[in-house]
Amino acid sequence: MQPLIGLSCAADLERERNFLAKAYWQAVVAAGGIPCLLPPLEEKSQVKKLLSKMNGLILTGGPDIHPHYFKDEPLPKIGTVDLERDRFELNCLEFALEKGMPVLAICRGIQVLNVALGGNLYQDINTQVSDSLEHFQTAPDWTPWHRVSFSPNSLFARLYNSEDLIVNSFHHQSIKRLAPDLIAAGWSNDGIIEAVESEKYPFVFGVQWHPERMWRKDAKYLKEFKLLVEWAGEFSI
Ligand SMILES: [Mn+2]
Repeated sequence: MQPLIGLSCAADLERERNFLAKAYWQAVVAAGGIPCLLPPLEEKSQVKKLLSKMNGLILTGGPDIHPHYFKDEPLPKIGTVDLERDRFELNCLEFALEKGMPVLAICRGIQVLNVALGGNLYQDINTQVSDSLEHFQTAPDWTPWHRVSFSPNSLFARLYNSEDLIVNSFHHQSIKRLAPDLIAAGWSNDGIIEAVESEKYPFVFGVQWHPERMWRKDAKYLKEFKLLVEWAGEFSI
């Protein structure tokens, strides 16, 4: 079965438009799935109906999460937030986690996943973490930028058959306190968590980098999408 993979969308709040970088849904196609862009529905009952048609979910990159969702107040370097998207993605995750749906959480997605499960975030790495690396790269978006070291027995170490991977980096927020049901699986050299998995939710994983911007240059970065599609092929509600 070719699984249907739902992808959350970005929004242009001023012009009231939703959109998504093509590389995300094209990665799903390249991995053997059928992509479906999800509008940020407001009603929880509608979110459940929409999600129940999907076999898997991808939370995509985007703006900052409102700090009230992790019991914090906005600090000076916080970026823009989108409350409609925050609410929608948190509702999606609540339902997906309850049903055991396969989920790949990318960049902002790994942060939403951590917040959904009770963790919190650095609102701005540069001002909150001393001696941090540059996590907002100044090179083209497909360029491998910093190293991520994997935990030896992690899903990622098995997936890449390697103890590390050089990834791209386009984020200024990151996981601070990890949610109890998540396991850190990969770190950049400054100690920032860049990859997570879960024992409780074995088909849920997240990356802080953007594999969708890299797979055209190097096919190994399609591995996360292939794994999600493989799992989603076995899942339906
Ligand atoms: Mn990074």
